[in-house]
Amino acid sequence: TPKVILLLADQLSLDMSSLRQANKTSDLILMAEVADEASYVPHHKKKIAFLFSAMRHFAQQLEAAGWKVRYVRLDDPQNSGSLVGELDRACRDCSAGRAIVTEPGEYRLKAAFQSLAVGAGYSLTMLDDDRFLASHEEFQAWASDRKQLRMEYFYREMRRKTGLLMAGNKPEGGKWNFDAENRKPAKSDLFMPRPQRTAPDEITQEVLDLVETRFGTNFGKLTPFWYAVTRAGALEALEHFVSTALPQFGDFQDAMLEGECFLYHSVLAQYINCGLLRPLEVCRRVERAYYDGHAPLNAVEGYIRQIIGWREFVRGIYWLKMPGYTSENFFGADRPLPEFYWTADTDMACMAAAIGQTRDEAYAHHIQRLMVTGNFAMLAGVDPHEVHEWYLAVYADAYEWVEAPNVIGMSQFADGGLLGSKPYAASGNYINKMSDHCGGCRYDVKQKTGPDACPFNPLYWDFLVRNEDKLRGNARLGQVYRTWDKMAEEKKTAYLQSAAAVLAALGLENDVHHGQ
Ligand code: FAD
Ligand code: DLZ
Ligand code: SF4
Repeated sequence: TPKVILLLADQLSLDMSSLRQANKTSDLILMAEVADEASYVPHHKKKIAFLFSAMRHFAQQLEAAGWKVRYVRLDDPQNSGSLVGELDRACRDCSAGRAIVTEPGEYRLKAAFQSLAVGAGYSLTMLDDDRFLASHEEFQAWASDRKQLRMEYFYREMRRKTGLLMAGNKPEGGKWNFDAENRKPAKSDLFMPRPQRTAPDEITQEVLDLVETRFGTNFGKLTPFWYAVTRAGALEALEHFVSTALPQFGDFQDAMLEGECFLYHSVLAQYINCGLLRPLEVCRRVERAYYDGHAPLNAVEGYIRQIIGWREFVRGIYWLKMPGYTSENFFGADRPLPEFYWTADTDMACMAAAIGQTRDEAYAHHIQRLMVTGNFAMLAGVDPHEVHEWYLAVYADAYEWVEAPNVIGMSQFADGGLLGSKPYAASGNYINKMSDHCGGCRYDVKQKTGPDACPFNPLYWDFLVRNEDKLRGNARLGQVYRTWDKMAEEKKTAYLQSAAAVLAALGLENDVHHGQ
């Protein structure tokens, strides 16, 4: 009896564990565009278009290579609307005895497949996703030995395991981490690199029409659409990044510039996450640039750390903590997400830039996600689950396994410090140091309180005061609370009143629970 091999939208690789079990002559490969997946959060139009087009291209490639492919389009009248439904329908239609899927990246979907398996008339096998370096078991074993989970130590294990940037058993250059050399603010530069742009072909054009028809009211600008949608295109984008931006990646990793969405970032996460590029091949290519003398060690080490360190680490945390992780709310924050997250209609120049480019490109780089939109939401006391759903919807690279730990853990501190040792809370001063947004802003970053003060300034103190019971004991915040303690009473009152005014202007009335 034939087997049905289900490939999900983020499993577009010939080297999937599921495909390795398949027999070209007898088995059926199933891929499905389904309404449930396209709507569990209101995805950005570019994200849906990217995935559907990449799926259609990949299916075509499989067929050309001689595979039997059942590709279900979104507008197929038989389409049941869910992946479980489509797997079940395919298995029944071809009397399959067995279905195989590589473990999905989202808990919700894995649970759905597990419950399907119970009553089905065929067996369902779920295989490990070995595109990742660390299996669930390896991560659990690593985590179970320690009180605190810190990426840096996990990262060293991954360096040893892969041999990336290793000189024997020592790290290349004598140090594991060269971040001390990074974090420089950037300057506008006429020769700023730009990501590779790919013109839409006929398949993409058809998908763009579909997305406009079916998801026309979703967030985001659909065109110009320039993402690569094939492995060949993604490999070109990788080469383009290595030759143009990688050498400066480290120096300007945390910088932000008005009018520059991408700076020296790779804009490859959407390709890596959906399977068009393998994380390890990206790291090896980048490592080669160092040994070829093309890029400095601080850039190459920093880049590789993001992938074999952070990316693997957050995935480990996700599977360690699900279910439940996405509802964590350490501070008990319960305000709604401000409307301007969907419109970019705000006078805060840094926020307008980050949200505006998110709307236009389904992209923002790490510091924008962490220190601008994420920081603001935490300072304003927004419900972390709403923040989580926004991030999951608006980025082309967003899947829950990677998004949730970054949002719930790293950016909102809603897990109480599993991922970071202190909240990434910052006043306007940080943004001013790392960007050129403040110069053109309606607010004054130097003013601490009053109607023209940068809203981050009073909100920063309001956040610390509001959550004092949770944070004062944190050793890394000792100095900050001492500064607050020494502040004159009028100044404290002015901060809290200014914060209340900012929140009220956003329709988020001040926190009644703490009586501030
Ligand atoms: P680069 O800056 O060029 O980095 C290189 C690669 O490293 C990325 O492509 C990515 O694969 C990896 N990487 C870097 N940082 C991280 C990280 N913190 N966690 C995991 N991988 C990382 N990344 C996602 O892939 N999907 C998400 O949904 C996502 N949501 C985020 C939400 C918040 C609040 C924050 C703070 C970060 C989030 N990140 C997410 C991590 C990071 O911001 C993006 O991976 C990165 O901005 C993607 O752009 P790039 O490819 O240009 O990355
Ligand atoms: C995000 C997404 C979207 C928009 N559409 C589909 C789809 O139609 N078919 C599919 O197989 N997957 C889709 N995905 C990805 C899934 O929602 C899910 O995030 C990943 O498969 C988790 O690994
Ligand atoms: Fe952002 Fe404040 Fe600077 Fe305006 S002044 S750009 S709100 S940090």
